[in-house]
Amino acid sequence: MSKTYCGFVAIVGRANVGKSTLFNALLDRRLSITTHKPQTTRHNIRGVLSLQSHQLILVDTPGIQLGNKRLINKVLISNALSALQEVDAILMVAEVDRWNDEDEYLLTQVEQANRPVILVLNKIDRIKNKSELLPILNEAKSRYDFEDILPISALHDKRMDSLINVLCKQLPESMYLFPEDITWDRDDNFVISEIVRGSAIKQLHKELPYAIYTEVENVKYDDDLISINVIIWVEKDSQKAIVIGKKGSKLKAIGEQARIQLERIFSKKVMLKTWVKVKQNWQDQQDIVAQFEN
Ligand SMILES: Nc1nc2c(ncn2[C@@H]2O[C@H](COP(=O)(O)OP(=O)(O)OP(=O)(O)O)[C@@H](O)[C@H]2O)c(=O)[nH]1
Ligand SMILES: [Mg+2]
Repeated sequence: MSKTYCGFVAIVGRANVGKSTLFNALLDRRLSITTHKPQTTRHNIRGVLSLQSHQLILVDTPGIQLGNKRLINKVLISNALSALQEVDAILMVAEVDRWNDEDEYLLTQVEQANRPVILVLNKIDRIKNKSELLPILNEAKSRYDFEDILPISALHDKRMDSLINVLCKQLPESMYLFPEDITWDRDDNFVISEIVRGSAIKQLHKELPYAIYTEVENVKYDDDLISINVIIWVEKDSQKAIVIGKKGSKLKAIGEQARIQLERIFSKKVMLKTWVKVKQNWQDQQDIVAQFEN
């Protein structure tokens, strides 16, 4: 029998650098929600890429943000850092044109994990003059003994083959840990709540994304229809009014965008009902925040 290789690679980085975009590009699927707002990802999400002799299990993690003192942020950081202990290699993502204290902090954490680290410098589409790239690469090289450094654009690159090859080289010889037809380890309720949350983040502004979490109240599967009820939780009445919008227009737009995405994912008609409810200060409530722990 020919040899097989299988293992875990964590995708880590500062908030908003493009980890989930890269995760989706590597898996060639939209599994993890991505938005222009920092700290979109809240859970460690595993995606499975089964190739001919390699099975790559990618772990998308919440972005590291320092300076946010709320309890939920502690949980998100701890989720991301815990992933470092459980993987065969680390894929650190940074923005090609910006390296700051948060990247630096994360690199010290990554160093301590003592695993091979591949650095991806993302968003190279922002660099218009390619001669700027060489000094950036040299600077990155001086920061740490990375296994490899790859400048890419997670958003625009059509193929991820070279990065996939680099990652596959890090996998130990092992039998496959997941069936080959599985692409990720989350259930429908998780997908639904994330799609609605993603849609809400995209429709709303400024601080509100952090104030939201979504909860699937009920899903009913019929032959050609899925009926779904989702609660959008916020922290204050004033936020509830914003999410609902004038005459319910915002909430309608959120639901409409989410419904279209869900119909695409499930290949069925979807009836989606959304409610907005208030749970004071949930971001600091232990019992609620606990659900985001891995
Ligand atoms: N220009 C450009 N934008 C990108 C690229 N990759 C990702 N983005 C954008 O960067 C933003 C953040 O992307 P995400 O994938 O959500 O980032 P993330 O690191 O997962 O963010 P968190 O989960 O919040 O930590 C989105 O608006 C993406 O469209 C890229 O290659 N080029
Ligand atoms: Mg993300």
